[in-house]
Amino acid sequence: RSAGIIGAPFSKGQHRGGVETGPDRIRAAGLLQRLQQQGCAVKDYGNLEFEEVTEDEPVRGSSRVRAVGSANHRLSEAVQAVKKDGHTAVMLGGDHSLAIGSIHGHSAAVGPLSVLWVDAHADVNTPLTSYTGNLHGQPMSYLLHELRSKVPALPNFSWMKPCVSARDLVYIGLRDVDPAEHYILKLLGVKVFSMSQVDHLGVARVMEETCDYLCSSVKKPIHLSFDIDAIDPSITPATGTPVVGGLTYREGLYITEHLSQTGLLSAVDLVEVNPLRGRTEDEVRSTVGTAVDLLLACFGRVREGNHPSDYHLP
Ligand code: DIR
Ligand code: MN
Ligand code: MN
Ligand code: MN
Repeated sequence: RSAGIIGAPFSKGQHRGGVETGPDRIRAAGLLQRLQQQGCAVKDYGNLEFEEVTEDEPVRGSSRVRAVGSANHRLSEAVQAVKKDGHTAVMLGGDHSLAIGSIHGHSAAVGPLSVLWVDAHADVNTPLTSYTGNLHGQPMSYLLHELRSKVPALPNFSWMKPCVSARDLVYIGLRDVDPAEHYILKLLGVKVFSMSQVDHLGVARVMEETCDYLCSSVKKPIHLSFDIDAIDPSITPATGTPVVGGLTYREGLYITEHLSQTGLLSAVDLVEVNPLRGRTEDEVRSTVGTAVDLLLACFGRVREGNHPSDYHLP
């Protein structure tokens, strides 16, 4: 398996500066070298450059809609190119509004997808239900076929249309869900493993049920969208909207190890790492280091130990 890395230094889906420095911090922590050391071919496509959008007045209470639309159009094209080159796409964010372009581009290249969304939040507000007006809390509503009539046409979004079915979506880690989001998840019958379910079932059973659910009929390629705030803020504090009571480091690794073993993982987003939100350098290091470890596990690293397939004892 090979990794095609796209940096997306974009922060306008929310209000906190710093998340645009996530991609470079994750690279600086050695992601590429460590992937290569574990036998994974890597191509770094560099960081995307996003257009300045000067006039970007709020649209129905949501902020920076045009900038988010334009950035995601660019990202969608970049992910399509990475998939056409035959790599597993890795999108380093940036904020979670980038899932719009990442998932859209992935689906445009390979067809229908399964989506695993690991997050403290459901990110399924529509522009009309959002309390905050932040687009990083809305990406799933733009992507779901079933919500098409509930999301108004937005400037700089005419390039995209919904491409994910509610049946093909699973959430893990939810613990901060707005009332409208909860209503939507129940209305559409979306498969959700909240933190309560993780506590009740254990992460092994959660992953078994997730894969049974997503792979029951046709084995679609899997898109993993991992918001670092899914992990408990005692481990990954350097993020914009931390919520107590999250996944442990071990549960995070179990999820990514297990997904890697399906052989179906076709694209990964790692988003919301914000180095400026760490209060100490240790907090930043722990957050970035966890992000790297999750990505290594996506590409086959396991905790029992690893060796190259052509290893010879000296
Ligand atoms: C909230 C918070 N539900 C919103 N969402 C966050 O802004 O719509 N997502 N923080 O990651
Ligand atoms: Mn989140
Ligand atoms: Mn286009
Ligand atoms: Mn999120």
